[in-house]
Amino acid sequence: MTFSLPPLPYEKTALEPHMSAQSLELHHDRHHAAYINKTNVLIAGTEFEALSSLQEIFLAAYGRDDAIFNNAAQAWNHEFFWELMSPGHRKPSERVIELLKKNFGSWDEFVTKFVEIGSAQFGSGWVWLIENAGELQIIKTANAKNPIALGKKPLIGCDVWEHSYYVDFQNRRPDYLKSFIENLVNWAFVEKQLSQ
Ligand code: MN3
Repeated sequence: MTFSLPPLPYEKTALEPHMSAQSLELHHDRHHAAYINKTNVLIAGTEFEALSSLQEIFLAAYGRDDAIFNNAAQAWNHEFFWELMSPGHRKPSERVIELLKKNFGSWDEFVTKFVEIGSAQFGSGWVWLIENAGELQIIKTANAKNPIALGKKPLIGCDVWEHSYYVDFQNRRPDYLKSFIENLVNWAFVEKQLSQ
């Protein structure tokens, strides 16, 4: 099948002042679109074309076809990233706060660890909150790799490729990560992933 760029679930100005319309325009309309278009070009005429979702394609391509894996996984990663942000400051529910406390000690320690691990990813990649065997963990991955390819369930994924923060934060990746985790996460979406 061929894929098309899913629209953002909110207006481009909706995440300001934490993520600007200019940043979203470049990131969604150019970068995300390019991953989708490249996936379509690469799978045309191959066995991957018969698969019906980006997830099926990147799982089938993992370890077999790097170009298809990278583009299909990035297309999926970005859709997940847009969906787990929301306008307005959403607070985590008591249930989520308790889970974060249990796994990381406190909300502040969770934020610190998320920023530390995301900042420690050398070069392009992602930082994730995942659920693994009933425990919450923060991991980082390089380039397009995601927790699903590693057999784990993602709850939050934050893009740490430079294109995701240079417009608003220049080289200050830790500031971007702190702003993202404190202001932009749609905790209702996170909780929905948890209960699945
Ligand atoms: Mn990106």
